[in-house]
Amino acid sequence: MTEYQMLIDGAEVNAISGERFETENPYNGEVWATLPRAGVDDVNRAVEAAHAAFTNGPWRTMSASERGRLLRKIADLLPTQHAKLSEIETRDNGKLIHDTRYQTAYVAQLYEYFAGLADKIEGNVVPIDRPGILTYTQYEPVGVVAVITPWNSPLPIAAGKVANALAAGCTVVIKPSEFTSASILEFVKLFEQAGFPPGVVNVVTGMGGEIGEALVTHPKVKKITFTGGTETGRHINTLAAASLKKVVLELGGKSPNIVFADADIEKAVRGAIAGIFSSSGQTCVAGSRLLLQDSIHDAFVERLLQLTSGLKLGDPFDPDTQIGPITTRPQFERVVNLLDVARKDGARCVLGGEALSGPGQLVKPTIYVDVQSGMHIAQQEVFGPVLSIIRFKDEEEAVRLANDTMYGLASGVWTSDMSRAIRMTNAIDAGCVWINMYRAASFMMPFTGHKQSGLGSENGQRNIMNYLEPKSIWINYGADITVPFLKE
Ligand code: TXE
Repeated sequence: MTEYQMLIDGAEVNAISGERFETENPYNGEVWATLPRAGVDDVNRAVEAAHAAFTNGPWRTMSASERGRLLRKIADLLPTQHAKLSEIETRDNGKLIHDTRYQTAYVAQLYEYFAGLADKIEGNVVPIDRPGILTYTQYEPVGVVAVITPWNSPLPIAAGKVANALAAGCTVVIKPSEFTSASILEFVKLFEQAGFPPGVVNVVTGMGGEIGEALVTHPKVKKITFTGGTETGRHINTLAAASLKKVVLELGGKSPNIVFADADIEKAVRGAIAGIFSSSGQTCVAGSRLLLQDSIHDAFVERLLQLTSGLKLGDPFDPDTQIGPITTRPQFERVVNLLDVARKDGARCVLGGEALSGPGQLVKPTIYVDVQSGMHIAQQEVFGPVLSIIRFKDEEEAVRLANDTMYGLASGVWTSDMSRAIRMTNAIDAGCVWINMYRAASFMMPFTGHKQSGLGSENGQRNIMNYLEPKSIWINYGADITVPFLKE
């Protein structure tokens, strides 16, 4: 049994109360580690440490290049922990081992990218029309950033937020999901090895409702960056509004993957499979609504079934496994319940439709056909390996169906007609459109949710501005001070 500690002010600590909670392997239900169950006092301690590191520590006076060098050290050190971190993530989250190896390597590349941005934060001289006055802007870090992350891809999601905030010169308090906190606690040990000043990076572990709210409402937290469910995101936004905190929210999705009759069908079938069944459907960008044009519908479904009916469910450490477990017990129950709802709503199931009996939180890859856009299964984010197939007759109907959801995170379009592809990129109301591909991501590309899928954006070069505030400087080097109403 591994016993983890939190990181506060450069020290590995337990909760002040001494309380701990357990974390399970979702495949075999084994409790394999315990973690500190932080309370409000621990949150206060972490935020005070982050605030002190921001206001008077060496971090504040460090040059931007030095900050970048420290971030690059994280990228350099990460390979030494690559195998360990990937294994922890697979044990705690249930993601396939080849996925967690890929994601851990991605985190190193991400740190390298943001390291390079640290010394490229520039203000500008503004030529206002007043002789004798020099006017310019400088950009300053906002302060302490609260980083609240979900359980589905713990390391990469936290990395995108933390690396960006640190490159800008902020300090952070991370609150990972209570279901998957272990990899973050292991990962942040690298900050000490790299030589980051104490308090720049802090982690508190515990329950969302208990410590998440204390973090969000803490007066010394200036910005919140959150990934998780839409309901929690809305709640956090309401709490944050009371003290005018800046908020970035990456929320849920119900993304359409649209295949026109003129598409390369073999590629599109593979794109549909990767879109919904990777990580057992537990990705915010999952292509959970497959829109098929009438004339190819039957052949497409037949090929899809050929390739998916033999998918192997099981142990995520086994290299032959293709579908791993659902990460959390509540999520597993939610997925099973939504399968029930789909059945009652009359969705026609052609694959799966149930959990695998026995332990392991495994849900069979599931495909529904003849789904109507108004059905629950076509509107609610399932966050599991469940695909709803909806037919369309022409481009106009495809656009209408694609946008017929409260979400707007991602989308895919498969067509060989480039004019149509461009029309579709303009017509779909989502933060991302993939043409003839699905589910690609890069820290160099902005990631944004439209409608109820989010607020603000992450990743990409310009995103660093989200962690900075402009300051306008006015310097009089020769202008008279005139006071029009003063009679001398
Ligand atoms: O997420 P929550 P849950 C979707 C998915 C899933 C649903 C709920 O559909 O079924 O959201 O998942 C912290 N104040 N996604 O319940 O609750 C919590 O501790 C502050 C989509 O696991 O949103 C965790 O660290 N923080 C998603 C984080 O918020 C609070 C990924 C996310 O938890 C809090 C995961 C509070 N009151 C689920 N309550 C995506 N977009 O990728 C909870 N938290």
